[in-house]
Order: sequence, then structure tokens, then C-alpha cells
Amino acid sequence: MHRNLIAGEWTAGEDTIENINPSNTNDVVGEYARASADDAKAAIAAAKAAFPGWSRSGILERHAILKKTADEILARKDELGTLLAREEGKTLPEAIGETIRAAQIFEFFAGETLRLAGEVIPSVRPNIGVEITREAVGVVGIITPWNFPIAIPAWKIAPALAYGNTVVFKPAELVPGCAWAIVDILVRAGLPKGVLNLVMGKGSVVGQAMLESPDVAAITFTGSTGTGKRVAAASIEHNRKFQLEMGGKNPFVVLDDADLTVAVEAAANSGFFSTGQRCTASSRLIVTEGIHDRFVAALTEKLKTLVVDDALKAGTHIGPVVDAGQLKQDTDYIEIGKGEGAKLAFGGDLVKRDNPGFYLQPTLFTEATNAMRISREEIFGPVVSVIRVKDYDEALAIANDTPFGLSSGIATTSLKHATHFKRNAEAGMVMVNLPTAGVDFHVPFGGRKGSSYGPREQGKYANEFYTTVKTAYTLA
Ligand code: UN1
Repeated sequence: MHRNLIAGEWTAGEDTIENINPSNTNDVVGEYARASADDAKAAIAAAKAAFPGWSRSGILERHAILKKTADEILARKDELGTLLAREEGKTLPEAIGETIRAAQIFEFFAGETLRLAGEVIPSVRPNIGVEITREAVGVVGIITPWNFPIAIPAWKIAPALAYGNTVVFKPAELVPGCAWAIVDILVRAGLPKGVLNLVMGKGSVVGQAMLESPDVAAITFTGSTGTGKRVAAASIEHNRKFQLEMGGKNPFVVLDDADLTVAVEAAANSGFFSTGQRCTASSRLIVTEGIHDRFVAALTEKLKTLVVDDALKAGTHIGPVVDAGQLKQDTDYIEIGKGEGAKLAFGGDLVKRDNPGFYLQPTLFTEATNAMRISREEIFGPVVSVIRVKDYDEALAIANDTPFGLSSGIATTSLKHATHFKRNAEAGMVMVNLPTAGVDFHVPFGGRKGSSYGPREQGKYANEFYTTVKTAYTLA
């Protein structure tokens, strides 16, 4: 049984949950403790008690712990990647890639501990100096989703610790395995007791206790829009910092002058890899009429070659959907799409494999409009629609006509259109001739409009959230 970590002790929760493999529901990945509200309160108290010591700890100590963590994750990439693929269902190569990314993130923030700088500026008054420094915020609550079980915890825990905060970490209930593994690694790397606390369990219990606590100084959340709004409301109540990464309905524009192979590869990757379960996935392909039919034909041919099967099997391109609830959401949207009059061009059906799992064909709608629910609401599955447009101007207008604004892509060989799109896409990230998903680990990540709230994550920009600014005046 895998326990929670509270004040440096591995503790049993109020009950346990089985972590089930979505590629084979007979396979139990492990038993994981579920924390009670009192456990969560104890974790917050432990993080609060550990804060004065950790926030004043030497940067070399923090550097060493984060670096050691990076090294162990990298050394165990195959084993951890297998655990990830088993509990979440992305393919083994995708899962190993994500594990390497987590190691790179810890390595990056190990370096950032040595680089955090302030400013010294003269006062407007004579003989006075002004120093601007960044300090740790306090106890940071970290709430992570199931779709990136190791990379998202890494990109929140690493900067939180690097800049001297203490942490209460609540991973998604569906994927406690990788969360437990990285906490175990960090603790063995030398983190003092209470600096990082793991409280696996239900959002309504553990998450709620975090939201209600006046001792949680900041919350970083990646997940659904509905929960994000609750995090925001509760955080305003306590005057706490918060950062939200929520949904996307990312457009990928294909212009007449696109390189067809580049466009098809990017669209297939954006829409269907990681089973479409990425907030950066592209589920709206906005295609100008001169290339529309050729693009749809080539993408359909590509989809025929993609193998949907067990995440651990060699040769699988698309793993299963994560669980029964998500599968129902995907198939409900497929019915909604048909009902709205979009044309089902490929897929749409569940498929049976050797093991019982949540297998869904990659599904492509054509003749969709941007007003349809399948074009407006995040599905979070391997379900993509093609919207036919006249020209670039209409494509851009439709790309931006969405409540979301995370990522946005275009396939074109025109410098003029690429440049215009980069400037005018209403999104936090823009991709030219590249998939909308799959980002670097050392540069800012985040969006606009309904997708995100607060400072960017990742790269050095992460310090905007995980530190608070102090301005000190000294009379010479
Ligand atoms: C990526 O596309 O590389 O939840 C990362 C998500 C995002 C991460 C996407 N926060 O899907």
C-alpha cells in the first residue's frame, strides 16, 4: 500500500483506492491511500511549520536535492515511464518522453536556484538605496490533473521548492502512482520533513480542505474549468495567490499553401496523440477550401494507419481513453456531433482489444461549423472536427472565436500569413508548422481568455508565481 506523506511520515489515510490500468482493467497498478480532511489539515500545518527553515535554506542545498531528483528520474525513466503508461494509458514512448521531460524540469529548476536575482536601484531621494528582492510565498497548494501524471507535478513542485516554498501536493485520484514515486524520490534526495507533503485523495475532501485553509498562501491548479472557478473563488476569499490552467479548444489552421505532409503530421499529432487528452490538443482544424479535400483525404489515410491498442504494446500509436467516465464524455460528444449535422468522416466506434480497456477509434468530423458544441466545448478525447473556410481572414476569425486561448497553430509556407498569425492569434502559445501540443520545458507555458489565469508556468517566468517581491529602502 502506498501511503501519504505528512510531516515526513508515511501515513495511511481514511481508506484506499485501487489504481486501475485503462489498457487492461483487470490490472491493478497498486493500492493508494486516500487522505481525510484532517490529514490535509495536518499536511498544511506541517508545511507551515517547515516554511521558516526551508525558505531560509541555502540555495546549494535546494540545488542538490532538485538535481539528485532529476538524476534519479532520468536513471529510472523506463520503469517510471512504464508506470505512467500503465496508470494513465498514453503509449510507452510518450510516457518515457514525459518522464524525461520531468527530469529536465527538475534539472532546470535546480539551476534556477542559483540564478534568482533582484535589482538594486537608487532612490529618488538622496542617500537612499532601494533593493528589490524576491522571496518565497509560503505554503503552496499543488493540484494536478491525470493527463500528465509526472510532468505537471514536476513543473509545479520543482519551482515551488526551488524558490523556497513548502508544498502540499494533491495529485489527481486516477494517477497516484507517478505522484507517489516523485515524492519518494524527492524525500530520499534529502528534503527536510514537512517541506513536501503528499495528500492523495478526493478533490471534494483534500482539495476542499486546501481551498478552505487560511494557511495556504498560493494554489496552482491544472484541470477542468469548473474546478478552476472554485479554486479562484475560494482563493479570493483568502486573499491568496492562484494560478489556473484549464481547458483549451485549440485551433489548427491549414492554408492552401501549406506543405500537405507537414499539415497532416501536425494535425494528427495535435488531435490524436496522447489520445487527444491534452489541454494543448487541437480539436478544431480550420482548413481553407483550396486544400480542404486533399487535406481531409490525406488525414483520413493517416488515421487508418494509427494503431489503437494497449499502451504498453510495441507499435501502439494511440492508447486507451483514461477511464469509463472520460470515454462516456467522448462518445456523448460523438453523438452530439452527429446530431448537430457534422459528417462522421472517420472512426466514432469503440474497439475491442485482447485486454478489457477503454479503446476508442480516432474520430474525425468534417463539415463542422464553429457554432456546434463539438467546436466550442472541450471534449478531451481523440475527437476532432474540420471546419471549412474561404480564406486566411476567415480562418483567423474562426480560430479566435472561442472562449479559450491556450495554444493555436497554423500550417502555411507563407511568411506573411505565418507572421500575421503569430501576431494576431489570441492564444498564449502559437505554433507555425508544428503541432499545437508538445512544448519545451524551459520557456513559458500558459494561455489567455478562459484557458488560464495568473502568471505563466515553466521557465524562469515561473518565479512570478512562486515568489513575492519585496522593496527595501536603506538610508546610507
Ligand atoms: C504539452 O502539450 O506538451 O494539461 C503539455 C495539459 C497541459 C500540458 C500540455 N497542461 O494538457
